[in-house]
Amino acid sequence: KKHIAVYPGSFDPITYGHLDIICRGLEVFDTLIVAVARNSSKKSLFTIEERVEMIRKAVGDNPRLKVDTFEGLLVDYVIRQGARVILRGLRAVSDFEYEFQIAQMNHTVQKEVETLFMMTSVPYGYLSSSIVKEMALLKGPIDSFVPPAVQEALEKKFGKK
Ligand code: COD
Repeated sequence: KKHIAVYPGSFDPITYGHLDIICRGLEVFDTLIVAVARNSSKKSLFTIEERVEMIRKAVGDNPRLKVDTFEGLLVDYVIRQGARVILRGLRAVSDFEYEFQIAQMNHTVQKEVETLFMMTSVPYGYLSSSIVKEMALLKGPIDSFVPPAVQEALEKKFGKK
């Protein structure tokens, strides 16, 4: 049986922290679907098309990796994809409460779907899309946090030092 996992998120924009989870996810699952949420409650900096494009550029070509968008309930999307696993990353303790809440909620509405967590790798423990956006806004260095295409896109939005 093929094991398909969905790695959902806002990816606004994708960071090396996300990419680390993607690479490690590919070691564990046969197919990984990176799914960008269309209707996240968060207000986004980049459009969904821009976010997808940046992910595609960062991950390159891999037949076992799909980049997609979804609307509506995540668990419904997961089932439609023939997957049973939601992959999420965990950073500091601060992630726990939020992740716990959505994992429980998702499992309540769809018993067939399990959420699995991967601990962040040491260098990315405090890395988030929000921190990167703030750093870019203040024209600080971001090259160690995001891939080149994302750096370029952020510098286009906020200007370069
Ligand atoms: N190291 C490790 N993991 C990381 C790092 C890092 N440095 N940075 C981010 N991550 C992880 C996050 O913890 C998360 O697991 C994942 O990567 C994606 O992060 P974000 O911030 O891009 O995505 P979120 O948290 O905004 O995504 C939220 C969803 C879009 C998944 C959620 O809102 C959703 O499911 N929406 C659809 C509607 C729905 O079904 N709602 C019901 C849920 S209760």
